[in-house]
Amino acid sequence: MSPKSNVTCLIEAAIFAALAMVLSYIPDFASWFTPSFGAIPIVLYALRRGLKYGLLASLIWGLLHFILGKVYYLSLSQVLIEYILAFVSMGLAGLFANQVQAAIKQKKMKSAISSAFQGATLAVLVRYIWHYIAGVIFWGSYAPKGMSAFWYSFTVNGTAGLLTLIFVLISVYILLETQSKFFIPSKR
Ligand code: 218
Repeated sequence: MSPKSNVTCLIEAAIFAALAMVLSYIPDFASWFTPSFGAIPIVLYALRRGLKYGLLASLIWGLLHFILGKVYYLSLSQVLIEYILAFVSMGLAGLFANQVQAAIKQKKMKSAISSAFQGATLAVLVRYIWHYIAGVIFWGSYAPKGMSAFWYSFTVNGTAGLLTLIFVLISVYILLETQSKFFIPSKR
């Protein structure tokens, strides 16, 4: 990779993290059940640039929450789990970038969609496992009376994770069908 394209990747990482952060400003209309729309640009970017840059963009997205005062703070370990570990996990979609690109180049669109969906699912699943764990440990006292912390966290984070995944999958599908070039950067 030439030094110049490295800079291109870094600029793109900043742009996609910023896009994700803008989407994080959509109000929590369904409390903690609200899907995370910022996951859409981050997964798309990770599938375009691969694991390393995907992890970088998702880390920047997480860190932007601190800079912009959008962190829900209960304790230090809770914040580290939910705004660093959970957010960085979104970059894992990048593990499937090579498979997606290879399939597109061979015009195997079903295979490209399958690989992209696997990457998206892995990313959202791992992120929401962190939120589930944090939910059990730190958010249990918010559970309705008589409901266990395990079940409360599972329903809240399971719903938010599933809704997030659905929006991400729809976006990945549309972009693959209409602009598959997006996943094959010319500078690399
Ligand atoms: C049960 C429960 N309630 C709230 C939270 C906190 N949480 C959930 C999902 C996503 C995020 C990051 C900001 O979007 C946070 C802080 C939880 N984990 N569990």
